[in-house]
Amino acid sequence: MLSPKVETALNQQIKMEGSSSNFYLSMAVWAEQNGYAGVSEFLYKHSDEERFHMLKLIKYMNERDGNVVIPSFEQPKSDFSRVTELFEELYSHETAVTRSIGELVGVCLDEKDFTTHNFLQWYVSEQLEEEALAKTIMDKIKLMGDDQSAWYHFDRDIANLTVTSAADSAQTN
Ligand code: OFO
Repeated sequence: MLSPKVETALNQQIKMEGSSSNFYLSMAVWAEQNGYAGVSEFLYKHSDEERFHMLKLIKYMNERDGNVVIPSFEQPKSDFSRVTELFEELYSHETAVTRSIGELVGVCLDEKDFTTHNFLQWYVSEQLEEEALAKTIMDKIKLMGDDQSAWYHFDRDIANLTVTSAADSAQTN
């Protein structure tokens, strides 16, 4: 059984993950409409990953006989001034998700729910990788500045970048 506080916090995280998925989907659409095929592919995949994070929480709550609430989502922002703005938003969104997972872990400890705490360790490490990836992308963007040829290569290469691939290459470097 989940305590009411843990149940509420898990449902809030379900909303957070679903909102992330929609936000990145909206970014992917903008990128595709504006000629950034690689960036859009990366964002479509990222959107799918966030949906997977949401589903994993839903399945866990069902396993624990919790009361899952599928929330309504606010319409995500759909207009961006330039591709740099997408990644600024993505980075800031990921840091907000990191805080939200930290709070959720805190609730589990307060409630002495060590099973959920254990389950959430996957999210803690996944989130660490996602935030690091977003930061790496921001660093690259700063280095590229207005260099159009660098942007061409960035758009080509980012299509193959995922959290998992970034973590693998960090391990082999
Ligand atoms: Fe769900 O990990 Fe990013 O937001």
